[in-house]
Amino acid sequence: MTLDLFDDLPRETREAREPLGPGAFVLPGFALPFVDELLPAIDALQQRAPFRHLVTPGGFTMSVALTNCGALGWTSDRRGYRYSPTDPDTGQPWPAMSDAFLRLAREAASAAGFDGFVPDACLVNRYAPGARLSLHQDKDERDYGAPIVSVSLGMPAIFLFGGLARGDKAVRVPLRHGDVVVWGGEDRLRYHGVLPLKEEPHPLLGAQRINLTFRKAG
Ligand code: MD3
Ligand code: FE
Repeated sequence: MTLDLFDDLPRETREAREPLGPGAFVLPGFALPFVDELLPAIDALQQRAPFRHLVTPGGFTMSVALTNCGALGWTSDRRGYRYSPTDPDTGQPWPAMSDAFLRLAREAASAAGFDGFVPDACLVNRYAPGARLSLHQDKDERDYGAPIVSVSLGMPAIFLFGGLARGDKAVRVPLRHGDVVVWGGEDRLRYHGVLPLKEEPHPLLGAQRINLTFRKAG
């Protein structure tokens, strides 16, 4: 590690001043004022569209469990990855995005310089201890011009932020409860992933991490 002039500043100040890339910004704690609204909304969502472990086209079952809200939801099976207006498990439309979800996504995007962000898809990932997400790109959205807004809740995780080629060196970014990351512009197609989650139970969420990713998919 190099000596960093910002090392003595509070974490918020330090990270706000160190963007991950030209279009990628960590907003430490940005979601904290929204948590009281987010948690009941996630609870209502999972009752109508339960978390499930999807199978990849290669035949692997994902360790992360997923559900969706909004006009489009991301799913995977042996036939491929895609966005769908309905939940394949129920045949019903995905539940609508709650107002708090939409406000948080819009305000976070705006704080990172992306005004007017209106997501039509929110993937909700749930990690139990040991769950991980291997390096991948998010390429199933129609328009790469819109950013992706990611909200971390519950147990901390180490996020891997790679380059435009799978083999590029990845930096490790610790993400905690309430942190928001906005990825857009030239960083939108970077490879990324999440290291296997350590068990460090969170006071509100227990032994799990929930990640919301807001996208403009259609
Ligand atoms: C960087 N989820 O659902 S969100 C995913 O924590 C996903 O559950 C992770 O990757 C999670 O696809 C990380 C952060 C994220 C999302 C999209 C990106 C980071 C990104 C697109 C480009 C670069
Ligand atoms: Fe991703």
